[in-house]
Amino acid sequence: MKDNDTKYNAGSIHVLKGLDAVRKRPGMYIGTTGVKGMHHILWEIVDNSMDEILNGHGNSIDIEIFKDNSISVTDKGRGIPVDIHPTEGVSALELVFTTLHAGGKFNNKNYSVSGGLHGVGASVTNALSEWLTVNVFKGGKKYTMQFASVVENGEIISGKKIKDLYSEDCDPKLRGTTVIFKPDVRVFGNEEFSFDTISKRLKELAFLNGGVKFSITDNRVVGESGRAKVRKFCYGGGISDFVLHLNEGKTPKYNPPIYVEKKQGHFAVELAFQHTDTYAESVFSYVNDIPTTEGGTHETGFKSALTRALNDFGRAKNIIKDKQSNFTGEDYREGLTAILTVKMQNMQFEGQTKTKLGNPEVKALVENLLTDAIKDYLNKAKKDVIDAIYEKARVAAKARESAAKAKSVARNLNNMTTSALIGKMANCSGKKPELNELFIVEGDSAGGSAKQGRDRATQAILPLRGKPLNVEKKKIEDILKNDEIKLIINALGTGFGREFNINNLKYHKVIILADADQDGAHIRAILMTMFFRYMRELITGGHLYIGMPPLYKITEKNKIQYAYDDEELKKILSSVGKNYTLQRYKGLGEMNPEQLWETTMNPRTRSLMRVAIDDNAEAERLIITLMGEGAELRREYIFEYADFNKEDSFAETTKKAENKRKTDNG
Ligand code: TTJ
Repeated sequence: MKDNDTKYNAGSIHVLKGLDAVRKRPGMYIGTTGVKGMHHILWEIVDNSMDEILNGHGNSIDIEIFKDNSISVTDKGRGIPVDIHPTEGVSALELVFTTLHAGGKFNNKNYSVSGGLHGVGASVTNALSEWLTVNVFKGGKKYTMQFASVVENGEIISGKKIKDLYSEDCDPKLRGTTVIFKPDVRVFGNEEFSFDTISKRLKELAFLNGGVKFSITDNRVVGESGRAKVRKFCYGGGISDFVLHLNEGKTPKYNPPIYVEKKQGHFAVELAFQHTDTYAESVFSYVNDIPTTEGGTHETGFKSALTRALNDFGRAKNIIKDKQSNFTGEDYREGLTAILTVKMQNMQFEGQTKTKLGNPEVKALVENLLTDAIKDYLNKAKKDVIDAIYEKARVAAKARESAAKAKSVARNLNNMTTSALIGKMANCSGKKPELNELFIVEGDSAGGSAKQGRDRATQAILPLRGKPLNVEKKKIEDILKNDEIKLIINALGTGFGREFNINNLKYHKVIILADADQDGAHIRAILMTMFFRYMRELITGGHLYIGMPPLYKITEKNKIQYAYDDEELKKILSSVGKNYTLQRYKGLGEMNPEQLWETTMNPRTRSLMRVAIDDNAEAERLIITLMGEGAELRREYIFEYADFNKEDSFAETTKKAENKRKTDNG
């Protein structure tokens, strides 16, 4: 992409060439040309407005989706400069939309902290749009420039300026920038903007940038009132509100969350955290508002800072006695919910999904800034808060010692060959983990049918008798005492929690097979929570699936058909004659081995749902609201909705899956 900059000096040729490169290889700039890529070109625009706000100009971003899938982004900042750029001979506005990476050229001068978030710039949005219009309001004038991707001599010229900058008078109070564009169907096909995707991200941005007002308006959906659907996000408390939001449904050890921030030059760090009576650790970090799911140097720096500050302070105040040893980082992080955000320049991402901050200097920087900040906080904190933090660590340390014992029990499980527990399980004969599947089946009778109906070479069956333990709010040593969980860990071969090692996974597909009723949903939820908490890579690696048994059997003479939901049932019933029998399966146990194989286990005819985590923070919250205390009634939700089971996460799409999809997401 850089090549073009040097090859073509004459403004317009250079410009057009640059954008055409984006057209030719959109993937290089936005990852995919699917629905994700389409949202990516929206975030490119939003990032520009965000930068302006971060630098103190304007305090709101309004997004509006229109019926033709065009979309507008409006801020109340200074407006993109419209005067002619001294060296380039065109307005900054034109350059922003017609040159690759133009954003940076202007940002550095005008901005002290710059997100530079997604980083490929607004020109990429222009290049991949059917048309794009910019309006800048300032000094009583409304300036407009228009671009479009036009066909000339049978070739598409991307993001060509079709209307020069022109201005008209407007209300002198108006200030800011509006960009409206329509993603090109020649690039994205018939994908559409998703209200939910945009809402989720705006909500996150609203937490990360406290006090900034965001709104999303969907003109495609007109409610009963005759008005468009609108959602607004603004959190005065910023990341502290984020922590409170994540902790909804848990019992906090103190309130409000602890908040500290520090700046040094172009570097800024913000931290909010709160302990609750739970045991897992939930740290979510961001760099320039981008989630760093895989962590990185900022997160490492934070963890060291928290441990150091608390141990130093504890010693200084004699909370940790002379003969006592220091608490570990994990002791201090038990039941901790934290949001860490840094704003910096030249961030470098690494890791499998490029969501890990790599800049080595950041570790010490964050550690030093936060150690000071946390100590300052502790020196002024209320006694209750301090007592709660050290009490929590004390209990955690004790648990750690007993957990060490429990863990060696768990480790030994792997070496067990003969055991009453293992007796229940029917292993497969094949030795290739890539081909092997483990069915975790609800109930002994369904387990029996599955054992008989399976493909013995590749399918292993693990029947669960009772309900497995709900791991939420349980200590690790108690979790490891549960027979069903011991069985699962033992079967998978991976170990558990910190000792988990995906390389030892014995079955590359782990399939939960439970009834399509409330109890089944609860079992699925419990198992998914357990995997999310203690074997997360099983999910992120794409190994966890939900089996889909049919709900109905329709028999007409000798012909048997299965329906996986009510919609499919209707369809089948309309195609059969008068003489049919309809059986509603109340559970897996009602199916004989052949039927279970045919409908649910045979890789050729079954449909599976792959479990995926779309958004760690949101999944976290879901689990807490669902699996925490008093959440019995809401337990269906975890299985039925969004974050755990996304449309694009369906592993094997058969006709049945097509139908399921509608019901599972609708
Ligand atoms: C740059 O420094 C001088 C004053 O204006 C600054 C600027 O560019 N501000 C700015 C850009 N505010 N908003 C934008 C912007 C907004 C949208 C919706 C899209 C783009 C590409 C930029």
